Amino acid sequence: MSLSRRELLCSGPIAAVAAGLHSQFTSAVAAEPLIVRMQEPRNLETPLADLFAPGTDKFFVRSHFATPEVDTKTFALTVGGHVENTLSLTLDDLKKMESVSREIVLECAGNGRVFLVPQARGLQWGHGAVGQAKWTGVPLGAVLERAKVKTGAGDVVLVGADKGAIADPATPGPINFDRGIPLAKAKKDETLLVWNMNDEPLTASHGAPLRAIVGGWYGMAAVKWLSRIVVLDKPHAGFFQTFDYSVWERAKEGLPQLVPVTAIQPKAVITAPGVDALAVGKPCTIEGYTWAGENSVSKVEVSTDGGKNWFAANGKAEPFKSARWTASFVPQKAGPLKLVARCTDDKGTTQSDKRDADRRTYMINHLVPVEVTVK
Ligand SMILES: Nc1nc2c(c(=O)[nH]1)N[C@H]1C(S)=C(S)[C@@H](COP(=O)(O)O)O[C@H]1N2
Ligand SMILES: [Mo]
Repeated sequence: MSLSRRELLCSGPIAAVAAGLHSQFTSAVAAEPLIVRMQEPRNLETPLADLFAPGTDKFFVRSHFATPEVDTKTFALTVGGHVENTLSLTLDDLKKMESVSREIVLECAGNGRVFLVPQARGLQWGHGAVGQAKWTGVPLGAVLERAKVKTGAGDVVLVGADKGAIADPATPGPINFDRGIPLAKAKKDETLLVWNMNDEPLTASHGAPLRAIVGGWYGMAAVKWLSRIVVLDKPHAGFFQTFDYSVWERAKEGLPQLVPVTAIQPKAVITAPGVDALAVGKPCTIEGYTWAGENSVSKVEVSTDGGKNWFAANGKAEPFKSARWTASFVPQKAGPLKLVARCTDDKGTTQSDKRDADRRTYMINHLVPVEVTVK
């Protein structure tokens, strides 16, 4: 017996959608394009199949606190601290300046955390806390020029409008998300204050009405809901670059120090083929994406034996951007295979097959094999 169209419509989630019901039941079938890693605050991952797919709805979301409501009409960005001119800039003021558009990769420093052994605390991201978008705004350097930074400046602190109290380690009440970046990086062409993402105004999740983009650095520097810029005369020691988003640096004098996470490390990720797509004698394409932060990717290599032998793949990425890579492969015998990809940047840095524990739970770019079966 087959179900009639009416029976199909009347049963299950589709019927609920058709009836216009808005419940958690319907939202589960509303073709949510992202994987929910945490419901509140919003933390959403791009599925592997959509990695670097165009479009803002496929772009991962990483938020530490509830999304703040910022009124675009009354919005003003203040710039103060170690400057000659304290500024208050509306969105219109910023839009009157010379604007730029750039395609830039944004990767969370915790991207790939699920691959850490032993399991680390924090959100268990797979490969999908990364994306690339076209960002439109003004260089932060141009704003700092207007403010006339005094000599002897240290970090430029970007402050978000979102806030909350953190329990462990306990903060002195609610704190805003903020992040300091050294003046030299703040003045680079790739450091922007942006209002558009993919030619549309920023969405609330991605930091409307104004956010920072710090090209080539991990996402924690790309402060969303930007409300305030404070220039300090020394490095900033806020929560999000001391307790969080810091890594161990082994100083030559034997005094390990925690330093803020900065530059994105080179990475190549395999997106296809999946587990069962390979057959003996049948040519296949191994493919994925690669990026290397401030550097370009000069080489991608692939191994089908877990990293013993490597051959070249096609694909190179420009600085700040990602690129798709492909490699042709004909399986010779049935059984399990371990696919691995690795890239090398133009500074000669190749991804390591070992995890560096000094990086704590951040900067995760060691090799992650994909196990497949040849039929
Ligand atoms: N104000 C504010 N800015 C923020 C964050 C935040 O929680 N609050 N998260 C940061 C982190 S850790 C990342 S990885 C990126 C994620 O940007 P997206 O949500 O647009 O993908 O935003 C950064 N900027
Ligand atoms: Mo992040």
